[in-house]
Amino acid sequence: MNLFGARAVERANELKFSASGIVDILPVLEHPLYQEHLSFYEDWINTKKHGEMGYLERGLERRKDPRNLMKSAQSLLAVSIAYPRNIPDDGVSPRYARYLYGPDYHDWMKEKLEALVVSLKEIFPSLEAKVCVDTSALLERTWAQFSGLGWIGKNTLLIHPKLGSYLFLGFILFSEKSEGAPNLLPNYCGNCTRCLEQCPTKALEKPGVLNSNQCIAYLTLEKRGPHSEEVKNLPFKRFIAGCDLCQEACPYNLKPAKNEVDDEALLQESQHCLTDTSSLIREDETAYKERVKGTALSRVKFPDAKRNLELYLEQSTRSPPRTQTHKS
Ligand code: B12
Repeated sequence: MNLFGARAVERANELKFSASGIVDILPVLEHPLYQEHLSFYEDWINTKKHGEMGYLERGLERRKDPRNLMKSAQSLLAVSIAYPRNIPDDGVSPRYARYLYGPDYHDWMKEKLEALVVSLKEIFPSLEAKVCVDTSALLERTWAQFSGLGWIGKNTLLIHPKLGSYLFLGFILFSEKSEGAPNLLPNYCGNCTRCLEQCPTKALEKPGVLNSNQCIAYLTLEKRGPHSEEVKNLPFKRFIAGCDLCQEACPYNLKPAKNEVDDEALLQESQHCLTDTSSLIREDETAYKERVKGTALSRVKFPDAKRNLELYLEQSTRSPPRTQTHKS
C-alpha cells in the first residue's frame, strides 16, 4: 500500500469505524470473482428476485464499474460500523429491524466519511472523492468483500469474523491510487444453514440467494401498496419494518461487537420505533411523519406503515404470540 492508502486507512481508524480497507479499482474489475458477482447480479434481476425495486434493474449497467459514479476513480475505501444488537423484545409487541434504531445512518455515516475526505485533502489537495452510502449504484457487498471487510454469508449479508453482520457499510471513491490489493477473507459459514432454516417465509431459496418477493424486509420496507392474499398469509413474525431473523440466527452475531453505540443512549434516541399498538392504531399521517423524521424509518410511507400494522394485528389475532420477556 502506498502513502495515500495508508493515510486513508489511518484516518478511518481515527474516526472509529469498526473496520476499514482500501483497494485499487482496476485489479478488482479484472478479478474473475468480480465477474462472477456481476453475472450473479444479472441472473438475480432476470429472474425477478428484486420484486418491484425498479432502480436495481435500471442501475444494472452503472453498477458494473464504480467509474460510472466518478470518472477519475482509482481506489475505493470501504468502512463498516457495527450497530447495537441488544434491542429489548417482549415477545408480543410489533418489532423493528435493529438498523432502524437511532438516527438515520445514511446521514451520520455520510458526514463521517465527508470529514475523512476533508482531512485527506489537507495532505492531498488535488484529491477528488465521492462518498457512497447505500443509495449509489455500487455493488456495496462485493466491494466490501474485496476490501477485506468480511465474506458474503448464506443469508447474503457481509459477515465479519469478529463483528458479525449487524453492520452499516460506507464507501469513498478516490482519484488517487492506493496500491491496495484485493483482500478476500475466507468464507467461514461452513456447513451452517441456520439462516436459511430460520427464515419463516423461505425467502432464502438456497445459500446466498434471496428472493425479495418473499423477504419480510422487502415486504415491509420497499414494497408499496396493498399485499396479495398470498403475501398476507406469510408469517411476518411481528416485524412491521425490516427484519432481522436471518441475522439473529447467525452464530457470528451472538457476541457483542466492539465499537458499539451505547445501548441505553440508543434506546433513548429511538422513540420513533414505537411498539405500543394502541398509540400506533390512533396515529394519523401528520403524527407519523413527525415521529419518523430524520430516521431511516421515514423510507416507509404512511399508507404502507398502516398496511404493516394492520397485518401485524391480523396475524396476532389469528395466532397470538407467546408472551415472554427476553433480550434478543
Ligand atoms: C436492495 C437492497 C435490499 C433488498 C434486497 C436484498 C438483497 N439481498 O439483495 C432488501 C429490501 C430485501 C434488503 C434487505 C436488507 N438489507 Co439491504 N440493501 C439493498 C441494496 C440497496 C442493494 C443490494 C443489491 O444490490 N442486491 C442485489 C443482490 C444480487 O446483490 P447482493 O445481495 O448485495 O449480492 C452481491 C454480492 O454479495 C455477490 N453475491 C451475493 N451472493 C452471492 C452468491 C454467489 C454464488 C456469488 C457468485 C455472488 C454473490 O454478488 C452480488 C452482486 O454484487 C444495498 C446497498 C447497495 N447499494 O449495495 C443494501 C444493503 C445490502 N442492505 C443492508 C441491510 C442492513 C439490509 C437488512 C439487514 C435490513 C433489515 N434488517 O431489514 C436486510 C437484509 C436482508 C438480506 N438477507 O439481504 C446493508 C447490508 C450490510 C451487510 N452486513 O451486508 C446494505 C449493504 C446497506 C448498507 N450500506 O449498509 N436490502
